[in-house]
Amino acid sequence: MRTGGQILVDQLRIHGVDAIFTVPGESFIAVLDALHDAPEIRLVVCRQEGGAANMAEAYGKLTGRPGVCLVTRGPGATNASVGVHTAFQDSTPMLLLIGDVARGQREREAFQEVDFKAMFTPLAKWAARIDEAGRIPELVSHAFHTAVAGRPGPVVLALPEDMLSESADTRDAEPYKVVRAHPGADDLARLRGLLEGAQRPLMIVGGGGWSEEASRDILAFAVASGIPTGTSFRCQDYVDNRAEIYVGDIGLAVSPALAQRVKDADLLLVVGARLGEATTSGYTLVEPPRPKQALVHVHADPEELGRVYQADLPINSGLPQFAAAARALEPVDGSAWAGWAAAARADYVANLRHEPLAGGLVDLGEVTAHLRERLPEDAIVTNGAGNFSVWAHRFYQFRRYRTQLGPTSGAMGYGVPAAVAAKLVHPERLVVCFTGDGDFLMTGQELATAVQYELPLVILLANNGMYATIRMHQERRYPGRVVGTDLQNPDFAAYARAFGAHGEVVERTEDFPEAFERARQAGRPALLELRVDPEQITPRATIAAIRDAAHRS
Ligand SMILES: Cc1ncc(C[n+]2csc(CCOP(=O)(O)OP(=O)(O)O)c2C)c(N)n1
Ligand SMILES: [Mg+2]
Repeated sequence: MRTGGQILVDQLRIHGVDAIFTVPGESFIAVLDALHDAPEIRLVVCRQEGGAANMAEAYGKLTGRPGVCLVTRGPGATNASVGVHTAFQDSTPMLLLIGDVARGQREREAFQEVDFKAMFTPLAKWAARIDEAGRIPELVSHAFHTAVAGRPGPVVLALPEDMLSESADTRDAEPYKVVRAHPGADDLARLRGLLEGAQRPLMIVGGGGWSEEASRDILAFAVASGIPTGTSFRCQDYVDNRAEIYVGDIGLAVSPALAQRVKDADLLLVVGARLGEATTSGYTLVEPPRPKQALVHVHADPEELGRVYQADLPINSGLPQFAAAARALEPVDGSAWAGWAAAARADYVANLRHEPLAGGLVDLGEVTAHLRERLPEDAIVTNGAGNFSVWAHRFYQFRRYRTQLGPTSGAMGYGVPAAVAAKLVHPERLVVCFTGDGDFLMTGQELATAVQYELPLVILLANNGMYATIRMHQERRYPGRVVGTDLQNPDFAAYARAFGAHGEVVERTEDFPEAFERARQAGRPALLELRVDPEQITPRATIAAIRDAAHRS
């Protein structure tokens, strides 16, 4: 006989869980007690469930295994929901476990009661409740299989507190297995035929369910036939950016030249990416339902194929399975499009150069160029949402799979928790978080978690005194009518120091390299507040220029 809490912890162990991100709650005290006897599972205690859920999501991205987040009912689960949403949009395997009200109290609006199946059904691949301790092995196994099968994503299990403390005699499940489709021989033959007839092919890789090996395989396939290859929004690390076939990222701030190339391509080979709003510039680069470009769409979820876009050749396959098969294909003679590919690469290289800024403040273009030259190729770069991320995305070069952790969901507050998770999973690697004055304060308190677990990550905070992204949209649509976007900020370096972290303010570009070295060598978490020019609202535009253009149009 074991308690529900013990059965649950045994199942997590069987499925290979080695870390749980949590904020404790009295609703799952029996699970915590069982964890007392499971020292091989690292319990990471966070300061807010939004941070814990983002950490679990980032863990899922980094490892390909479901990241586990354990929270309490109403207030805990609502706080954690942001991470579930990101896991859904980013196709990341994740498991949210929620301590729930006792079975006998249900439907009374008991303390912190929420109908979690109803709440999470639109946010998760599957949401369920376990009402019998004896069924924990079955339903936890179901949850792990669902999280990793096909298009990965989040699953949610509610655990009534009395169920967790009741005892049952039940058999354990077996470790979960990953189920993924393979491309058929006819799919691959048709793909090769379409490539042979192409003049201007372009491959776009992205989405979830990749692996380091898949990323190497797809690169080898692209190189063998000289296929120019871009990446979808915030999937820039799926191919080595130094490779001659890499032509840039197709995200919210896509370069105009690359955007035009997506439109001009006669064959789009889209591997793993959904082709969402951020990757298609609001469904304009590739128009639904029938794109002008011939489309080969490879996706792990058969229901995604034909959902928005009608492809000439839809292929249902896991990404590692497709990439290995594509690598094994006999290469196609790419001389017909060699000029097209070289021009795309030249545009990418030109776009890496930044115009040095006038004025004394910190130039994010210089900062990112410095990091591009200095960071080791396995360094992990994280970010949340804000215009500061445009510099990081445009001027950095990713060289290895999963060295970028960014929310394709566009959620603010992701960067710091993701950096905590990255440093836990890869303690030997350098982890750098790009954040803004707005983005940082959403989850900046997880600095306490970084300090508590001795995780020396480096946070680069671009302070422009505003929610610049929203100001940018404001100036475009309603020039000069500034509302709701100015921020009065704390002293961020002092804030970091109050947590026991290293904190410094950097006011001039030339001071950055040495400050970065001090941060990197601090031996504890570090934050550099970079004072940037609010007028330089994107790498391409000033506020005045956006305002003028809006007045003229
Ligand atoms: C959780 C969440 N709330 C609101 C938004 C809308 N939003 C997107 S970017 C942004 C501003 C980010 O500000 P900051 O971190 O200072 O970056 P900046 O744009 O100033 O560089 C806001 C409010 C969002 N994406 N996510
Ligand atoms: Mg800002």
